[in-house]
Amino acid sequence: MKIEMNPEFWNEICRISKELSKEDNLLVVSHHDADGITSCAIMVDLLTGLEKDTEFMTIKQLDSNTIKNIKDTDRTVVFTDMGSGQLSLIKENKIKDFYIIDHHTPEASHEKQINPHFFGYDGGLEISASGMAYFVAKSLGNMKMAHLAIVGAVGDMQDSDGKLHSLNRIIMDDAIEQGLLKVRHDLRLFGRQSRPLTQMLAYASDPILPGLTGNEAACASFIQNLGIPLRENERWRTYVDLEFSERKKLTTALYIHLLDLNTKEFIIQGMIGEVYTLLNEEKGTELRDAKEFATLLNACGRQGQPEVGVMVCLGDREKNWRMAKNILQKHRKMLREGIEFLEKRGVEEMENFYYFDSQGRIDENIIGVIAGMAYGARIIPPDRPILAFADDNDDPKMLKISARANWSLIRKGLHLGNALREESRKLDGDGGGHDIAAGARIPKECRDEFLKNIDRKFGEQLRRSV
Ligand SMILES: [Mn+2]
Repeated sequence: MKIEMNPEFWNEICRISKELSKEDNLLVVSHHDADGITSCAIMVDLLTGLEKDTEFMTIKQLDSNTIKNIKDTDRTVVFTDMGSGQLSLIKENKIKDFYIIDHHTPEASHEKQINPHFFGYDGGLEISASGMAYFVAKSLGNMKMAHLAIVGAVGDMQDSDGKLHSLNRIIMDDAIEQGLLKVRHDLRLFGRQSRPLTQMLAYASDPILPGLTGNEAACASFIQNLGIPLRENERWRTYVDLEFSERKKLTTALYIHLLDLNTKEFIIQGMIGEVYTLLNEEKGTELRDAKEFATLLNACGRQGQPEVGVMVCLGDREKNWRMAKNILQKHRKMLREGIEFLEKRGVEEMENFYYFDSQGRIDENIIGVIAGMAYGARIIPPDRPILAFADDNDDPKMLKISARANWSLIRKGLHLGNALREESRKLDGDGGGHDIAAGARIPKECRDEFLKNIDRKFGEQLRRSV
């Protein structure tokens, strides 16, 4: 079945895009994660293609601090992957000419804001900011970045139940039609393109593979027992190097392995699903797989160099691509060190969650990733969510909190984003995010009170649906 967009929404996109195409001297301001970086690249590609004088910047968040850098620009500002939740802030700062292309929950409507919520679409699942940016470009005749919108959607985890939905599928079809993308039903473990087989299994965290995750030796013998060679000459084989029959053998064996260990059916099913291959990218590189591409971009953002990611999205396979690979390596090293720290230190336990305080040893930009890896590295069992505390880089009086969960907890009613938003705001902080991953900031002295409150909140959520 061909999915179609609500025609009123399409008309609205066309109207605003047409206005945008009349502007010159533009500044694209975007978020520093994979969805924000791809949004930015799609917009920059569109505007420079229209021969507009265009600059861009990527920032961690739009708030009263960061908006100072934008405020005095004489350019027309195009906010992507942000702005809808900060409309009053933008107005207060008297930014005179601006557009918003976003998918976050909007504060209010505005004549130059494109947001799917006003037309009944769920911005958390049906479309990402890069998807909205793509539709703007498409309405002006530029469809060649469709694959980047898929990378953005995957970066925002909009395929987390095994496939993309709704408006994302329209983009997917556009990308397939242009020969930019191939979609296959296959094993969805991370590292299909770029990680040696044993590492792909050993680092698996979604789902966790009991007995395999975190144990490279066990993974090596698991694969060898299937008669699948780990190397081809001197080179370690990756999943995409495998013959079709070998892929099937491995997938089936993993399926049975998980069944044997009483893993829930829906978790096992989540391991198989759509995988998105970018056909114009070189095989065996991170850029070839949408999920790995998104991870590379997230690494650029978290390491403070999102503009390198933007340049790679725009096609640079020389200097910026080399830099991006170095950033990814540095990022992975920081993650390894973070996990080692956590293994040594261990976690504290509350009734409804685990937590640890990095006390300045882990940067706030990667603490959330480390928290998520705690399941994969089997530092904690998957029965409760985990919170991690880090020092706020900008404000020494504040504490940054990152929270991670897993699918079986979400099924039981847990929603980290809602819990963190509510409980942080009660203490003069702020927070929010997805059900499975969220963050907040609170004043340091409120830490213990927050721990107590959030424990009760998680308890309520988890009990509600039982
Ligand atoms: Mn986004």
